[in-house]
Amino acid sequence: MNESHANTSRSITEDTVEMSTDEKYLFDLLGFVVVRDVLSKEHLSIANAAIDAQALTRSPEYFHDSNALKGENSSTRLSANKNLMELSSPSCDPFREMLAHPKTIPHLNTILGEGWRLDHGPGLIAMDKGCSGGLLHGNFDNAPYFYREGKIFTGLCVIEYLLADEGPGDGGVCVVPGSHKANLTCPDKMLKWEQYQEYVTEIHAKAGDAIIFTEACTHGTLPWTADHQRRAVLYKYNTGHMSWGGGGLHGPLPAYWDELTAPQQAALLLPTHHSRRPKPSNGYKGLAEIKDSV
Ligand SMILES: O=C(O)CCC(=O)C(=O)O
Repeated sequence: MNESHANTSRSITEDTVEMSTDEKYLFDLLGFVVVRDVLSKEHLSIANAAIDAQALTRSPEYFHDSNALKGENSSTRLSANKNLMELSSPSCDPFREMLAHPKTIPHLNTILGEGWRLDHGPGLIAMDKGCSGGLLHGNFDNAPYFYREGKIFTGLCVIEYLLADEGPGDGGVCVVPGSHKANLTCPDKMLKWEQYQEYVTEIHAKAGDAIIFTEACTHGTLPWTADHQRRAVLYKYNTGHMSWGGGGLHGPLPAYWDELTAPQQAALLLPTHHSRRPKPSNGYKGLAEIKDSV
């Protein structure tokens, strides 16, 4: 792959660099793919040092009333309290590279098509030994999955860069392979990991690897049991075709920018997003519905 030609979040070259045929097969079959050795040793070490230097904040619990996903102690997930791409250099460097990494751009080109963009992130998930997992979920209205005329079509997709190994029995990210094509609702007991555990697969990968999955694939977090701290940084992407024309702003902010009202600026700047996403103005309504339904 010619890495200088790989950056095609817009169509800027004639050659769209795509992921390999084998990876495409695996992603279509399973709903996820692991890309090995994405981060350089240097960036891995800078990224971990940047996290070490942070006072991490506790995240809400995501296991709800699942007995199986409850960890051995009361430690909760930790996350960064700053946008990792906004740290001072060199701490920000690995996190900025991950945003459009030459080694995973081909995957986004294939899975989402050129014009893909960040939907949200980067989000850190750090878990200490004994930390609880999170309910399985997937197949929601922002992440359909289908294959037509030689192309993958899906919505929200995750690139999860591992800053620490996730090995057999450690817990961490898990999936129900193939569930991105499921037609029926996943049983509640399976979402809670209380039944059918044999169909839920832990993904094993090393620090520096990238795990890529579509949110259509049922996935979640198993309680963390390893002695070392789990560290994963998640970037979530979506398709560009939610907008036909590419938006009203091209290039730098226009000279009249400061003369615009906040709603006018938002009309130019806001990314396409789900209007009913759980948020303060609707009392996090969707979250309550999700919680009540499992
Ligand atoms: O990495 C994990 O623990 C799972 C993350 C997750 O559930 C998500 O991104 O929706």
